Amino acid sequence: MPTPPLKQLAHPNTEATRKGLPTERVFVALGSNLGKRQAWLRFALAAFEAEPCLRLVAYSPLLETQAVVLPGQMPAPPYLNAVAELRCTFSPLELLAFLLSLEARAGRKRHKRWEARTLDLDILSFGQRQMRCPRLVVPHPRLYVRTFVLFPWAYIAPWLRLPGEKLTIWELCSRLA
Ligand code: A4P
Ligand code: MG
Repeated sequence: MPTPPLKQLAHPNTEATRKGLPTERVFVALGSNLGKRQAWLRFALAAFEAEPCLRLVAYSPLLETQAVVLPGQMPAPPYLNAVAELRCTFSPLELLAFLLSLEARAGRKRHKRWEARTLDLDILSFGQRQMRCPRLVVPHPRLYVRTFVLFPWAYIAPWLRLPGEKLTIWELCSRLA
């Protein structure tokens, strides 16, 4: 599957900057393994660009990855995965609500954990914040063991260090290779 080149947007959506609101550097994982996968990821990226509280700074190539399933679960279709970097004036829970609304607009149905989905949008990290509440855990607890997250992430932020973590994204990724 051909992947589009890494996109760096030169001209930010300046709405948040004009308002003088604090912005956070946020990374979001995108995944799809149902329906028109590439179209769903592009739908999410376009929605990020259109939302005044977000600014899409960069996104990785869209990578095809083998589905990781739960023990005993039937094999699932392959995913397209990517990671996007955003600047964000939402709070973490507001961002989560926004991402869940995009998943709903993509027709995502929830029956079982890790089932095939049109669109999955997870918050990987939110600035230097560390939080653990019933609805949101940041940084995402499973990112450290997932090549389908770390590999695309290393395209756009190889030198990033997560809060409480000594290794960079690139080093975390190399450790899995
Ligand atoms: N939630 C807690 N923390 C977060 C966070 N950091 N970001 C809560 C987003 N949501 C977070 O998510 C369930 C609830 O998790 C949310 O409502 C939110 O309150 P979900 O997307 O409905 O459930 P899920 O995705 O079925 O379960 P889970 O455990 O979140 O799965 P993962 O970790 O997202 O993994 N294989 C490949 N190759 N590529 C993939 O992208 N993804 C999964 C799902 C499995 N295998 C995969 C892939
Ligand atoms: Mg999710």
